[in-house]
Amino acid sequence: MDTNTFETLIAEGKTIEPHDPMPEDFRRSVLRQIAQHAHSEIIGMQPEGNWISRAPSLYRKAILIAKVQDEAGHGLYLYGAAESLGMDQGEMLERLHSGQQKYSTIFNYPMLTWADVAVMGWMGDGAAIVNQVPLSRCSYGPYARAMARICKEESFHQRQGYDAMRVLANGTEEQRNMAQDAVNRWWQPSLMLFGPPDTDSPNTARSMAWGIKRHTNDELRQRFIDLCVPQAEALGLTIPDEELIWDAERGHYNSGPLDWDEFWANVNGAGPCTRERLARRVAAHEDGRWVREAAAAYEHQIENGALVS
Ligand code: BYC
Repeated sequence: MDTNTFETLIAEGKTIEPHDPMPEDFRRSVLRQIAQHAHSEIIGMQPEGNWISRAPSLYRKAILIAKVQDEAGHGLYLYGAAESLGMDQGEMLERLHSGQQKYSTIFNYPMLTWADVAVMGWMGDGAAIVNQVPLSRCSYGPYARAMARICKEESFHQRQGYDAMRVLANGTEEQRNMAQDAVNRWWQPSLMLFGPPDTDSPNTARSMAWGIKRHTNDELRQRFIDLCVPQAEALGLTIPDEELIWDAERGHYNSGPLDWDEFWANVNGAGPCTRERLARRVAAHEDGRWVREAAAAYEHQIENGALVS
């Protein structure tokens, strides 16, 4: 393999395309990250999907249906990008179902009230955008292009979430309390979407050298905190961190520690809703088996000339 070509493309800031030579570790690492990302979109549909029948108005219901459908599209688009690295979607799903491939820990928390749906749009999608905009400049072309498209849709997701929060925060006392309670429960999971602290992140250094990641986990987490705190202030809501304070010298907010033991337990399969989310996913896959079989039989008949398409 001509690694020089790969090194040259990376050094020149050009994208690596599926037909380009690439080191096996690069291929494996990008595939790992894209598959994890695709699975996050697909599992992320579950907690929100549960609220479609309980949305508080026709307007909010229409938006939520569209958002969940967007997430399905993002997942399929990302599976397509990952397939260009040599693993098909069926195998990725098998690895998700058996716990060999991961998805974002944020989706293993329960969505207890309508305010949780709003906060997922505002903070969950907000964090995802901060994480993903730099990925639209990542060195693997199909992933970078997927990110550019996906981020455009996620900007709408973030804004609708903020708008739903604004209505609750300006509503009755009960609605304001519900909004604050959701912020209290989702702040930490949102910050954890950026991954572990840099000191405990085995993949960051190599991914930065290869241009897969453009910023470290902590840099992006800090960027999100700096963006989100003034938004919470504008809503009249409090961020649940007593150590949060503006540091004029650094030009950033200082924040308190997060519970990383909880994070690692969640990553390793012991999140509050992990079992429920995976069981639902496996059941959906089994329910769809007859469709896959019918499509394969139809394709087979077309190939054998038994049917004219
Ligand atoms: N959750 O060395 P590190 C959405 C794992 S959906 C679970 O820092 P890396 C939305 C990590 O995989 C989109 N696992 O890794 C949908 C690694 O394990 P392995 C969500 C995590 O890859 C519906 C180990 O910990 N966004 O927006 O350099 C509704 C060490 O980590 C997590 C994405 O999926 C985590 N949070 O960096 C609303 C982002 N963090 O694989 C919204 C795409 C770390 O070595 N992914 N791990 O066994 C990324 O940007 C990067 O993969 C990460 C981690 C920053 C997450």
